[in-house]
Amino acid sequence: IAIASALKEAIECDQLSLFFQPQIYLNTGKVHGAEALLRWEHPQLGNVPPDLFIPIAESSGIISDLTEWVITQALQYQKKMIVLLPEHIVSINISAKDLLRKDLPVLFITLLNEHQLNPANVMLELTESATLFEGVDIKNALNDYRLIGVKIAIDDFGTGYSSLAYLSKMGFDEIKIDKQFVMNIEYSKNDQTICRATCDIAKSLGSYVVAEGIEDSQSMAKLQSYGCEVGQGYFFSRPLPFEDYMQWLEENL
Ligand code: G
Ligand code: G
Ligand code: MN
Ligand code: NA
Repeated sequence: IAIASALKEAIECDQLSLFFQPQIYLNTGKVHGAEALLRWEHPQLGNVPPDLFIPIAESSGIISDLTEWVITQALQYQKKMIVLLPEHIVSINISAKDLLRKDLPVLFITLLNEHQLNPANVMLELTESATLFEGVDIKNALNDYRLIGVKIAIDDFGTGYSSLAYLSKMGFDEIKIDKQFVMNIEYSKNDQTICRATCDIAKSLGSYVVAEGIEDSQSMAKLQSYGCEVGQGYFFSRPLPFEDYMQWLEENL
């Protein structure tokens, strides 16, 4: 099956859904918000993981339709989530390629107005990728979003291309430590060092840190001791379908 054309069909035929994974303030245990994670249930292929289809969507150009779908859905859901938690932050994954589009900020403005949402409670997660570093255009693109008031996170920090100079120049609101540094933090001195240093750097630059891939309380305690503000991972919850997430939220307010 040609994934690119199947993806086009997926958008039209309702095969996509957004799951939500909670993000928790480590000091208080209160809910910070949730990351929206795309899921694709294909009638023959079954569940196709985003790690597989996002790169294909990017290289085939389908990503622009996909991203519009994700943003539209995520903001509709956010309107319902803030009923339970007014300060709820929804995080949306954005491809570096999407950042170069001039029409996406307009879509954000339209949807934020339509749903009467606070832009400061919307976080865009950018993955470190080559495209992010190809030009100064990215900084201009980020400024468009800053003017709207939407927040920006660097995702999977430490695995990609970003230099410390880049981090300083871009002024990210949030830094997400990649799960590869978190999953063995209990046993790996190197991972402990990397996580602690990332927290220190983030603090100096005025960003806050979200650690992903927290699977047990010991890892959580370590990150908390480094000053990491927010955690995400199976220890708190797996990514959940929207209705299940709403129920989880209600029970964990
Ligand atoms: O949770 P999960 O294994 O499904 O996510 C795998 C990867 O797919 C993550 O790195 C995430 O950044 C990416 N991803 C998930 N949802 C989206 C999305 O809506 N848009 C983009 N561009 N990437 C996504
Ligand atoms: O956007 P990003 O690539 O960071 O997406 C996070 C990915 O990590 C998703 O695929 C999500 O399902 C996965 N994930 C979230 N929490 C955990 C966890 O505690 N352990 C592991 N192994 N994966 C996780
Ligand atoms: Mn992400
Ligand atoms: Na990530």
